[in-house]
Amino acid sequence: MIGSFSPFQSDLLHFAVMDKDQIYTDSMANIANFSFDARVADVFTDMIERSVPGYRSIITMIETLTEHYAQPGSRLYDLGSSLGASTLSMRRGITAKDCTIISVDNSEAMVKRCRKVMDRDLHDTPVEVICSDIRNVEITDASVVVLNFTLQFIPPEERFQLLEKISAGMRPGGVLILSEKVIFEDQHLDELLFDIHHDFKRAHGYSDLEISQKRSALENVLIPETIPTHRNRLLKAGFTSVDVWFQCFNFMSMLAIK
Ligand code: GEK
Repeated sequence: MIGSFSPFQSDLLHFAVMDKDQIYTDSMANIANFSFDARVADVFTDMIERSVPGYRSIITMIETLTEHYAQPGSRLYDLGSSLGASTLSMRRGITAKDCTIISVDNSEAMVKRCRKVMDRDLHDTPVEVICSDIRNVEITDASVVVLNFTLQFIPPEERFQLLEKISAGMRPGGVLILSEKVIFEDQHLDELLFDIHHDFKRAHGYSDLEISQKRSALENVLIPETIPTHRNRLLKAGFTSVDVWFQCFNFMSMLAIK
């Protein structure tokens, strides 16, 4: 079976972090706000692959984008790194000399597991895994910054400040890869893609109960915005060229070039 998986998946399988997500299987009287605790960290790879259409493609392409944009002697940041899937891709993509990757997450459970994943990975680019809020981390001399489905968890009113800080810490010609769940101004399209995402999750084995309980848990935690909102804010934050390079239903990824 292993032979049929992509290099990314076999990495994570090799590191044994593929437990099945059953967190919302049983009916709950009270649904607490979603948090990235140990229970989530244990099943995270299965959860995100069955919940985010295109996730695996984005992870794979981060390797290609890193190869293109990483500059010699620069820093690469994976902000909201979870178990380190994007970090592993960046590590594989780097061909420029003397780069360092800084991976940041504020979930101790994620950071603990991410450090183990990095220890077992044999690539020689140094990776520093930091447990911190990304709003408190200094960004300097960066050529590649990845926010892969992380900005959506930052309160909307604080997103501009964070993006401005990232832009200010980047080298000219560097790239921010920003992936997000999005909503659409066109109500018909918005409802259609919302329903199709629901179908995607059902097709990947989630029951209607699991889908609706997870949705309630995420309601005030993951706040999606429209693509024009993201694009305009990135331009205002100091990026010169901004556009979508990948989209699957209501999930997309943008490139913002400094
Ligand atoms: C991947 N990028 O596999 N500071 C630091 N970390 C945060 C913050 C914050 N303020 N808010 C949320 N996180 C990964 C997937 S998951 C996406 C990213 C998802 C962290 C949080 O702890 C979690 O690990 C991650 O951001 C979001 O490519 O679950 O939809």
